[in-house]
Formats: sequence, structure tokens, C-alpha cells
Amino acid sequence: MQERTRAILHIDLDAFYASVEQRDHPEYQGRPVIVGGSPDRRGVVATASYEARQFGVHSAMPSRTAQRLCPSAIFLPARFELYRAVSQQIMASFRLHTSLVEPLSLDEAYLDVTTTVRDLEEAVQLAREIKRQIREQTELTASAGVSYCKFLAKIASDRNKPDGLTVITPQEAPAFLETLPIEKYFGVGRVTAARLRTLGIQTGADLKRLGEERLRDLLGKHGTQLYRYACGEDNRPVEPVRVRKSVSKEVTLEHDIRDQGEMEHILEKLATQVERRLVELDLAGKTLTLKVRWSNFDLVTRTISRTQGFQQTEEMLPILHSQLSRLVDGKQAVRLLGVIVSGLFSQEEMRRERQVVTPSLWPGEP
Ligand code: DCP
Ligand code: MG
Repeated sequence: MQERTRAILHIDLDAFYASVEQRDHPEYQGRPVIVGGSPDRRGVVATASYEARQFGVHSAMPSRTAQRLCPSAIFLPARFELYRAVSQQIMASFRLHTSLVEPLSLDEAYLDVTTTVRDLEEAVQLAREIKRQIREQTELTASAGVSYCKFLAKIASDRNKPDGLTVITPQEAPAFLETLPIEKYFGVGRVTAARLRTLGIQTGADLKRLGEERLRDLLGKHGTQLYRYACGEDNRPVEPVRVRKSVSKEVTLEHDIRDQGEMEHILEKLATQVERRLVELDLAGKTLTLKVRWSNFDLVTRTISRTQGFQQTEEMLPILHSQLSRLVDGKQAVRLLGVIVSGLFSQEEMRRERQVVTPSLWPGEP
């Protein structure tokens, strides 16, 4: 039996945190709003409204730089509980259309609507309907991508932000993928892209021309996958329930490094990204792991656990630094650094449990 062509949507809210703030403070609408850390305290930008982006402000930029680029910007601290509540609201409304909803972050999800619609045209109508619902329920705008696989749906949603709706049909896909720069391909980070570019490979057409075997020789398993994507093949299913076991970030360095200060700086960046995801998910983890891959490919990990768990960068950094200094001897160079937090537990649960075991805190209650 021939399998039906799938219909996949990728929905991503526009300037999510900033849009929630503009919604709740009408006086900020149409003005540059930056949500994140304060410029006076070495904070970073979580996100910026589209008005602020015109000045070159973007996520993960130091807030001080953002202030210099856009002096009229309104800086606001993040209100995660609120963003989580809005997220639950939109994810619930997605689930009315299909049970196959895979959230990627608070404001982003894949939906497999193959059995909800008859064809891609109807999938576009459904995407329009979902955008309308989001606006009605939350007063926020989203961008949607529609295609037959995850990879193309995600790229499509990014095409016409904000408030966009883009479809890439199976007929359009080959031409589209050929002109797509390699950086846009799923799984191609800075290092892989730089490597490919030195070989003169810039686009999907170049990937295809290079061929599956050469790509596999160059990048291993990942090369095969990349070749498939360039050919428009991506069979990854939309996976609604993913039991998350850990939150991690790692980076393969452009050049192997020996300098410990440089490594510490990279660990700080990684820990900040791990913290961000943990805060978004309202999770902490009992176990913290430092991952180091030496230039000769040997992998070492160092792990530490504590009952109160880890969530904030400041909690992780001293431990990561001391573990690092015990490993680094100045002779061996490092090619990869990673930070992993596992043994996850919900902060919400912790708070609730504490309230149950200490009823005396609530004298008014029966
Ligand atoms: N976020 C963050 N730090 C980052 C990137 C994102 O804290 N480095 C947070 C703030 C964003 C939210 O995650 O509002 C969603 O991330 P997106 O990448 O979807 O960015 P936005 O929704 O803000 O903008 P858009 O999707 O319109 O590009
Ligand atoms: Mg978004």
C-alpha cells in the first residue's frame, strides 16, 4: 500500500515574549520592546519586538549592545509564568485539530494534520484557521509553514514573519531546496557550514551535486541525512510525547582551543542556554555534567549531583569551572564542550509539595 503524502504544519509565534508584553501594555504597542536581562547587569536579550529588530537588535545579544543600537527601547524583565500559561493555551488549541502535536519550545510546535485534511490546500486553510484562533484567544500573531515534512514546514514558517503563512508543495520543493543556503539545512551548524563552504558548497544544489557518498565520507551519518534533506526526503515523524530526560547544549569549536579562559567563557554561554530552556520548561535537574571532547576525539564527562538541583547559570558555573580546571593541562586541545542537566524535576511540583508539608504556613486554611 502506498503511503499517503503527509500534511505537516509548523507554527511559531512572532516575537513571542515581546508580543505578550505589548499585548498587556497597550502603551508599548508599535514601540521597540526588548525582553530580557537589564543592560546594567550584563543581561542578554531574550527577544525583541519587530520594531526593535529594525535597529539590528536580536535574541542572545548583550542588552547593553541592544541599548546602544536602540536607545529608545523599552527593557522589560521576562515573566515566564505568564509565557508558560499562554503556551499551554495555544498548545491546547492545536490539540483540538490533531493529537499529533510536538512542541519544540514554548511558542513553537509541529502538527501532523494528515488525517484532518484531504490535501495540502486544505492544510493551508487549516493553518489560516489556527492563526485566527490564536489571535482570537490570545491577541497574538503567529507564522505558519505548511508542507509534507517537518524540515520544509519549519523553513516555510520562517519565510514571511511576522504573521506569515507559507506553503511549500512537493512540486515546489526541489527548486526551493536547490537555492536554499546550506546554513538553513537542519543540523548544519557553523562548523559544518564553514567546512562545506571551503569545498565550494553553498546551496542545496551543491549538496546534491556532491552526492551521497562524498557527503557521508565528509560528515558520516549526518552527511547521508543531509543528502536526503537536499533531495526533499525527511520522514521524521511528529512525536507528540517526548519524555524529556535532560536539557543540554554543546558546541564543536571552529578551531581546537587550549586556553582555559576561553573554555570558561564558552561554558558560560552554554550554561546560559541550558538555563534558558530549563526556566522555560519550569524544570531543574539534580545532575550536572560537563562534557569535553579532546582534539584526538577522546570523550570525557564529569558529573555531580545535588538534591536542590541546578537551574541557574550561577549555580552551574563554579562547578563546571572547577571540573574543567581538573581536566585541562594546557597540553591537550579541546574540540567540543557541552553542558548537560539531567535528573529533571518540575519546580512547580517542588513548590506544591512544600506547601503540602508545611500547612502551618497557611493558617487561614482548614
Ligand atoms: N528566546 C530566548 N533566548 C533566545 C531565543 C529565544 O529567551 N536566544 C525566547 C524568547 C522568544 C521565545 O524564546 O520570544 C521564542 O523564540 P523564537 O526563536 O521563536 O523567537 P521569537 O518568537 O521571539 O521571534 P520570531 O519567532 O518572530 O522570530
Ligand atoms: Mg517565535
